[in-house]
Amino acid sequence: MQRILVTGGAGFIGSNFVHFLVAHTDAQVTVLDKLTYAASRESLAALPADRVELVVGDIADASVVEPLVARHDAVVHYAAESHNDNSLNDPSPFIQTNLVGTFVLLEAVRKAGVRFHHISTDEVYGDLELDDPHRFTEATPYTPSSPYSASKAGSDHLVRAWVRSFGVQATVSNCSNNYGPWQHIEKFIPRQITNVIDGGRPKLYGAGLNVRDWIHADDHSSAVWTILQKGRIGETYLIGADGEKNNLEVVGMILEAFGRPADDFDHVTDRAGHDLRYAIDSSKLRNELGWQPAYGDFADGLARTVQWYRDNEAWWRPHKRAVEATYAAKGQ
Ligand code: NAD
Ligand code: TDX
Repeated sequence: MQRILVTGGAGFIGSNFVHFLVAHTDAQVTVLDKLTYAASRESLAALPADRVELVVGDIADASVVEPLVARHDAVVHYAAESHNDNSLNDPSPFIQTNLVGTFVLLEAVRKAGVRFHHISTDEVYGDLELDDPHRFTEATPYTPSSPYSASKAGSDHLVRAWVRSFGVQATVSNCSNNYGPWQHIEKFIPRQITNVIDGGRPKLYGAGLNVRDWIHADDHSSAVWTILQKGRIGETYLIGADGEKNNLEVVGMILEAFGRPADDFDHVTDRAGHDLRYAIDSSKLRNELGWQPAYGDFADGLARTVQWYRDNEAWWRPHKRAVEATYAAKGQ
């Protein structure tokens, strides 16, 4: 796998994977990214120009995608509209990019005979009760709740159908909530860190008891590379690092990092259809492919992430006011 095309490689997790490829492999990398509001050229700026090329384009545009795919050995597909709250405000781009875009890519890899890896989310499995002893596995039925998670679920089904009907050489991974540097400040952890840096208070949806299963983006990247190298075609692998925490706990840890009192936050209007709990059982990936996360300690990974946002204010500052205005309009 010498030439790898990474869709959405200017986004939070895709850019992390591009850094991983440059550091740990000798692959030539092409990023295909539309550079939406969520993208960041800066996240790729430190990479060597002779290893990484950025092509600005839309994954739903076959005239861009087909010739590009044909000159690569593998496609790793991260590009998506990724934020649940945005999908509640306007689902339309989620259908276009996540469903139509994935369809266009699948047709291109089918014609060119190129290996495909599809990046998806644990949200396709709906949610769990807080006291449910089970976690999500590859056998859990799909019950997505939001327009975002429904569009990702649909894209997963397309990939499996293209494997079975057309023999496309594809794998799928469904990962839990990522955190780390370069995450857009619309998302929970960076929103709260930057609120506190600004002297404001974290904003917790509802009671704050919803549980997310946190994994550092570096661990997501190493898992995807493991699947690309060793995964069996047609298989799905769940990616998670046993990082369950409720939102109240995470806000408490962020406040502590700034020496602020544990109750120095606001409860705000809950998200419509808000999933209660996600939890991943990643035994298949660990036992069959031998993957292990490197970040064993969420507190340590979070502390480093807090420091990164403190050190990189120039990156997020231009977006803060508009992001907060959108939330404020919904009482969040
Ligand atoms: P992000 O929003 O930070 O980045 C998405 C990237 O895709 C951006 O660079 C954007 O410009 C690009 N993009 C959007 N529409 C495009 C289009 N039509 N054509 C080309 N490029 C386009 O998202 P992220 O958080 O990095 O998520 C990346 C992938 O990982 C998504 O598929 C998401 O569903 C999945 N995922 C995310 C998480 C998480 O916690 N963030 C967890 C599991 C899975
Ligand atoms: O201000 C907030 N306050 C709050 O309490 C925000 C923005 C969120 N929340 C809550 C909602 C969730 O319970 O925090 C939790 C995490 O929220 P998000 O960061 O929006 O993530 P989530 O909806 O869980 O989805 C994320 O993980 C799965 C990614 O955005 C998806 O792309 C991925 O598929």
